[in-house]
Parts: sequence; C-alpha cells; structure tokens
Amino acid sequence: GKRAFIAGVADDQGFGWAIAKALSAAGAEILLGTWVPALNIFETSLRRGKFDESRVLPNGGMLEIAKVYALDAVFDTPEDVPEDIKNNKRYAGASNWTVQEVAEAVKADYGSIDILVHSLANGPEVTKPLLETSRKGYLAAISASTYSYVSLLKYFAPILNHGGASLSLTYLASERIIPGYGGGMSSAKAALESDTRVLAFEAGRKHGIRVNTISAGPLRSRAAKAIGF
Ligand code: ZID
Repeated sequence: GKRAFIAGVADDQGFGWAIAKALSAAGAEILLGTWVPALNIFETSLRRGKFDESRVLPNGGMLEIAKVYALDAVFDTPEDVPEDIKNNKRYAGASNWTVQEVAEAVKADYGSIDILVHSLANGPEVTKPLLETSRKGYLAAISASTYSYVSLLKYFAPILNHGGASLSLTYLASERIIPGYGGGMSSAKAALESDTRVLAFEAGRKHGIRVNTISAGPLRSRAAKAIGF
C-alpha cells in the first residue's frame, strides 16, 4: 500500500480531511500534519469520537489515522522559531514541529512516503482588498500559503519514493479578479501555481516525483467561513 502525509488537517470540515478519506478508501496509510495551535483540540476530538461519523468510508470501513504530527509550516528549522513563539503557551505542549523536524520524524517512524499533500493556507488580512493590505500581511500570506509548500517539498522530497506524487490546493483568484479574496491571498495562489510548474520541473528531474496543484471549488471549511465564502 501507499503512505500519504497530509499537511493541513485540524478538523473534519476541510479538503485535507476529505483527501485523507479518499486516499484511505483507496488503501493508503494516512499520516497528518496538524497546525500546532489546533493540535490539542483536534486530537481530543478524535479520541473522544467526535469525528467518528465523518470517519466512515464509502466501503463501510473507517478512516484510520496512523499518526498525527504537530506542524507549523511557516518555520523551516528550529533556528527559525522566534522567542515569542517558543514561549507561547499554545506551542508549549508540542515539540519538533518545524518542517525539517517533521520530515525527520516521519523518516524515523516510517522511512518513506508515496504521497505528499499540502492543504493549508493562511492570510491574516484576507478580508482586506489588496490595495489596503500591509507588507506584513502580504508576506505572511505568501509564507503560510505558498512558501510552506516549497519548504514541505524541499524537506519531504528526499523521503518521497520514486514515482511518488505531491499535491497542493489553489484557487481561481490567482488568475481572475475575485473581490473578497484579498490580503495577498490572490498573489499567494498565483505564486503557488507558478511554483508548481517550476517544482515539477526540478523535483521531477531530481527525485522522480510529480508535483501538481488542484484549483478547488467552494467548500465551507473553517478557512472559507473565516472569509465569509
Ligand atoms: P481548512 O481550514 O480545513 O484547512 C486549512 C488548514 O491550514 C487548517 O487546518 C489550518 O490549521 C492549517 N494551517 C494554517 N496555517 C498553518 C501553518 N502555519 N502550519 C500548518 N498548518 C496551518 O480549509 P480548506 O480545506 O478550505 O483549505 C485547504 C486548502 O484548500 C487551502 O490551500 C485553501 O486555500 C484551498 N482552497 C479552499 C477553498 C474552499 O472553498 N474551502 C477554495 C479554494 C482553495 C476557495 O477558497 N469559490 C470560492 C472559494 C473557493 C473556491 C471556490
């Protein structure tokens, strides 16, 4: 069977969860990467059976999650983590959650993976038009929504088996004007799509893996509700 690592699952409402179910139904082993501040409530909810109804697969089986890794994809290595995050109580319970450390942990636990999924985005100023967006908000959107994918691929490519696949989720606002998708999120998705082409070229040659992005339709996930979509 195949093994998949899916970054960006913290409840049963988003694309990451649905992708986990589809891959599990197809026989894959599922590893998740969950944003550190959301980890506690996600693991508690899982343990208490809050997601049991949505864990049911079309074939009648249940989604089994082999392991949940704490992850914050805006930090690549421990050296990149600033003091205020280190001392933040929402990060205190978890460790080894930078991209490099998570890739190392997955390697130590499982050796390799076949599928890497990036299902995460964050744009702190998404409700502001681009014209009103601060430099800080714009760069934060690009960091969390786009460079996070470059970083994941950089650290996971060496443990992705030859012939493996990696995937992210994008949105049409990259190429058409969609009011309400602000804060640099349209820019982040445009960069993600361009990076997908370049990464497919580079990682295809270097690691023999495929790199794709899917332009998603609307889903009332937590992230979508936050922007009133
Ligand atoms: P989600 O809230 O389920 O997933 C986002 C996840 O990212 C959450 O679990 C967060 O905890 C996690 N996260 C945030 N920051 C970090 C971080 N630094 N490190 C680790 N994890 C982090 O929402 P989702 O399923 O909507 O989002 C998954 C992907 O789908 C994102 O790339 C979205 O941009 C993308 N996407 C979603 C939609 C949608 O409708 N939900 C659309 C297109 C793309 C879309 O916006 N018409 C109108 C709107 C849209 C499509 C059509």
